[in-house]
Amino acid sequence: MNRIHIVSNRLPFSINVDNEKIDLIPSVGGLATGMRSVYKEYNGKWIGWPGLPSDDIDENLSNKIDTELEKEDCVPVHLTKEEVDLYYDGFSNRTIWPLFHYFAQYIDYDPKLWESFVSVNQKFADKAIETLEEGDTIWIHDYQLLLVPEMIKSKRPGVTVGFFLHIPFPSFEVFRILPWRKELIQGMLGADLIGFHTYDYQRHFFSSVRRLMGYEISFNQIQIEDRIIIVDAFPMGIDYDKFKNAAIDIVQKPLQEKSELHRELEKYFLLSPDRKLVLSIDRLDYSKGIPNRLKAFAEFLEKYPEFVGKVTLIMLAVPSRGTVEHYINLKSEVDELVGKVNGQFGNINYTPVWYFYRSMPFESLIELYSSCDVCLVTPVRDGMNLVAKEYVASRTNHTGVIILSEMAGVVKEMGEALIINPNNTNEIADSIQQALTMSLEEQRERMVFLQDRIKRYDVFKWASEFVDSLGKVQKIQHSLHAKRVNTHIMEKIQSSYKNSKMRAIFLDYDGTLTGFKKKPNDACPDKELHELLYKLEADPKNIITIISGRDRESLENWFEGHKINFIVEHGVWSKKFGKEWKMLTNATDTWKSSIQPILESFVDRTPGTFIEEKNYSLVWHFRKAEPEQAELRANELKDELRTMIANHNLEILEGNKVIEVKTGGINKGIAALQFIKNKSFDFILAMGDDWTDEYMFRELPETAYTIKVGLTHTAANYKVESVSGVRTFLAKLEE
Ligand code: GDG
Repeated sequence: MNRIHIVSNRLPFSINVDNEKIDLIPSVGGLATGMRSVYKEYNGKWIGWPGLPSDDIDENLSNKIDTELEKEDCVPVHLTKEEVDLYYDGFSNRTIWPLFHYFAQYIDYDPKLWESFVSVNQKFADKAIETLEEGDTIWIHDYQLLLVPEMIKSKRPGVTVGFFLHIPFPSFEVFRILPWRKELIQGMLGADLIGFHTYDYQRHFFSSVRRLMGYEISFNQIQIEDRIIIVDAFPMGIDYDKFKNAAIDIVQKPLQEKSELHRELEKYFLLSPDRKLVLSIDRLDYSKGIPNRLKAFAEFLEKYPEFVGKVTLIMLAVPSRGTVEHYINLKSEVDELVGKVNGQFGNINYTPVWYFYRSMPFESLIELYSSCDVCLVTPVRDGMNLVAKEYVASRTNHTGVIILSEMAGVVKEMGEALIINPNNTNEIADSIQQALTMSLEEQRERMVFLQDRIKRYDVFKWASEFVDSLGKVQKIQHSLHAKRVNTHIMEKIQSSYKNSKMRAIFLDYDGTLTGFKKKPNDACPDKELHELLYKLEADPKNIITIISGRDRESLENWFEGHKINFIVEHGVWSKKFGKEWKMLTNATDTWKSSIQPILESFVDRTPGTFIEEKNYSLVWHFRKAEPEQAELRANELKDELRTMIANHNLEILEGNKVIEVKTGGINKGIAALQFIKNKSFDFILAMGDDWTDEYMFRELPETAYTIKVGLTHTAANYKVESVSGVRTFLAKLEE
């Protein structure tokens, strides 16, 4: 694979300027650790904001910072104070963050924030575009840059774009609230690979893509014209060994070398076997459920008074987004609650909650992880939650209990935790009691499973799986384009056309000769198509057949005056030019009276759907129905029909937003073969766009030129992109 670049809101360094001396301090967070391994290994650049507003630094200093960053292969995107205020504190943290964490009441809908979000995303994209070369790969991170994938893709279609969202993707009913919901989805769909922490977020995203954009989704792939986008879950891991080794070091350190925090912990708790510690660590964010956690701890002390004086909650709340109103209010609420719990249950020798409103060095974090008997992780919404994984990695003696919210992405990998609903304070209180009284044996049993799993899928594995998937999607994109009719192939087909004496040309109608229309009856051929066919028919060597699922009447009317043959209703009927209609096989329609009522009941229950009746088939159309409901109903219908079709020798065809029930043993392939039987065609061409045409591609002799319209997987030899591609192709044959 070629170079891989990273784009994230922040560069993986913070910058310290002291008297013109510039220090780059590496970030230690999970993202920085995981991505450092990627962009270094693949000779890429890291594009992001250096963290200092550009109006705070003069040009000279700014150039020096750029030079230092360049040495680390970092490309800075400079942002002014106003941009940071509107794009980052504003749209990212006051609009997207609450929306994606289901805090609809906190969303700021100010269009000024949106405008800045668009222009700053463009700034990031422009910097990336300057850095990129054709064939490179780029991996974009998180909600601050949702528009960047499309901004890059539209200018550099040859670049492979990955996007990973670190926060939840909400359900459609929540996402739709946002006035700019379509723009965000469109922005993300510029990526070739989109990653989420869990399958649930992936599912929600698909639902929004379907409902807002109407794109086809099969399994984990979205098809948009000539592109395939893969969407998958990649649960982010941690640098497991770093946490484990740091915890081992701390345990082995002689007392005099231990930190002040550790000495304090020993003095008050660690040397008294009946004193227990419960730990809570997060950024001070309303999504983390901190007030509920404090209320639950108070309820626990109330309900289980035997623990009063013996159990302490150590609560580390790291200051975050302190300029945003809801965070300021949260800080006051938490301060008040801590005071209340300590006032109610504390005494001169006992402080129930040890509260730290600050950030701590990494070593202190490890001290806390390795000293605390229980870790309380109770967010009301959390994309993943790395604290839970870090606690597990730091438990070198394999004991300790984790109490985990079912609303955190990490819960999918931590079935052995005590799982709670973060709004059920009574349940949390009971779980604290259960954790504190759990036998060491049970603790070990649970912890060892958790450790094995979290160790296996660490941050490096996470990053490499994503990179591998980027490689795979690159291959899929290439293979989609591989069979395309290019100049060389066109010349080959033209030459074989010219040198032939008798030609069979099979052309599907909808989606091949003409685009899809909203109603089945307004798809009549346009002037350009008529002229094109007249020209082809005029050559006496050409025997042209329109081969379609449509009924006899429409096609015959539309092509009156043309020297054309027909195979219709997927091969039930055929008509040679100047002759009568002939049934190709003994089809019957007596089954219709049993199937029709079933389809009617589906029409009644699914608004926007209708039945089309053909001579030997019935078609349920659901193009205009609400997509998810229609998909559910389609599955239900297939299920219901399955038992009926065997008795009546019927077949179910699934077309584009249609389900067709037709007499069995008939398809376009069998019909086309019958048509060329006993004739010596020395040039056979078949063109079609949907899977019913695949029968034709498979059945026709190997020497036939079979051409699929669209770039998806096919048995045809070649592909053209669109209806206009078909028309150009046919016109060129006669040139
Ligand atoms: C977002 C998503 C998703 C905390 N206090 C200190 C400190 N930390 C470190 C922890 C941990 C990190 O901060 C917090 O990570 P989380 O995953 O828990 O939460 P968010 O910051 O909200 O992260 C989240 C994550 O992105 C990754 O995709 O899991 O769902 O919201 O690593 O150790 N580190 C130090 N001192 C502290 O006081 N040194």
